[in-house]
Amino acid sequence: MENNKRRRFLKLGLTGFALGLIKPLKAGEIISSSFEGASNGPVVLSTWNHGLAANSAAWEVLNKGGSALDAVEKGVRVTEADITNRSVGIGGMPDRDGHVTLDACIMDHESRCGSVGFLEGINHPVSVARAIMEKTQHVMLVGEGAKAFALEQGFGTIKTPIPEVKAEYKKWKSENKNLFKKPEINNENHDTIGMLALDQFGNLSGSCTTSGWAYKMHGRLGDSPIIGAGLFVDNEVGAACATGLGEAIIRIAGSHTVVELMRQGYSPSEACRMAVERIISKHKDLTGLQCCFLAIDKNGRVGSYSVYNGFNYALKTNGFEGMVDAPFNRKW
Ligand code: SD4
Repeated sequence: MENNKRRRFLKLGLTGFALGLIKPLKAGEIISSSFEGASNGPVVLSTWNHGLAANSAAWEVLNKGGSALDAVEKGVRVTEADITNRSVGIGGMPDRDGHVTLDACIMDHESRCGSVGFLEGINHPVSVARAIMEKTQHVMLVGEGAKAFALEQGFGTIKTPIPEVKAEYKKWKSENKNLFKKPEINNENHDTIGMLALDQFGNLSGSCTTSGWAYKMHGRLGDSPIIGAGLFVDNEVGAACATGLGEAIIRIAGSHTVVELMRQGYSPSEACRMAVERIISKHKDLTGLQCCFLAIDKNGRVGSYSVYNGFNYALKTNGFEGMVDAPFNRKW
């Protein structure tokens, strides 16, 4: 069935779901909604449709009374371990020199954070980021140093690119002369999982992990491992994460901007919209410039907004599980 035939427009919030006023949707069903109601229990949301499986794993933690921090790590590990996923973890696409370089970060309710960038051949970058947060005095490790730390901590290794990806890369290399072409980021062609969770104690955490922009320059870091750009959590206010063209998100310290707008009293949806509008105002050429934000506040209200149509996210609460289409500024 076509997505727009399945689409239902709902104005009621999570409270409605919690009170049983709204029938839970089937997993995978897409709705359009702003979900401005407050939640009465845990909430987890994550970017794109690979978020459905990731949310289920996170929900197992939240449902047993576990922490948002454990939930956001466990959740995105599902996506990282999926070797058919070409945009996150070991099955990810390489840079233009053929290296798969992974970026990830994690942040908790105490504003502790860890981040890893330009990591090659190691499983589960999000857990490396968490280990950096918990076992070192640093926030961010990259490249060879990050790899040495991960090996010391006993993380598994894997040879990347995996054979299927190597074959795709060879084909791309023979066909592409324009190495700086911007990727079209929509719900069929995208990368990165960003996840935000609120646990039963009212604590927020977030995680973000990606293999980044396919065929990027060797050495490039996007927004995803940068605290404040790809992810930001302030337990007094809310949390936000981003997907899309990292260079544009970094320019406005995107996720931090969204959280600061919520601090000023804007709802998660308004804050995401205003951050997207700021990105738009800072760029003369919007060709191929897709950026999307996802946010949750302290009360469990969630929101999202993107430059172009095509961004959706997976949401799970006590009464709801499914995909939500984000509002957008313009059509492709
Ligand atoms: C990056 N933000 O590396 C990531 C890519 C992404 O949908 O999210 N694409 O710039």
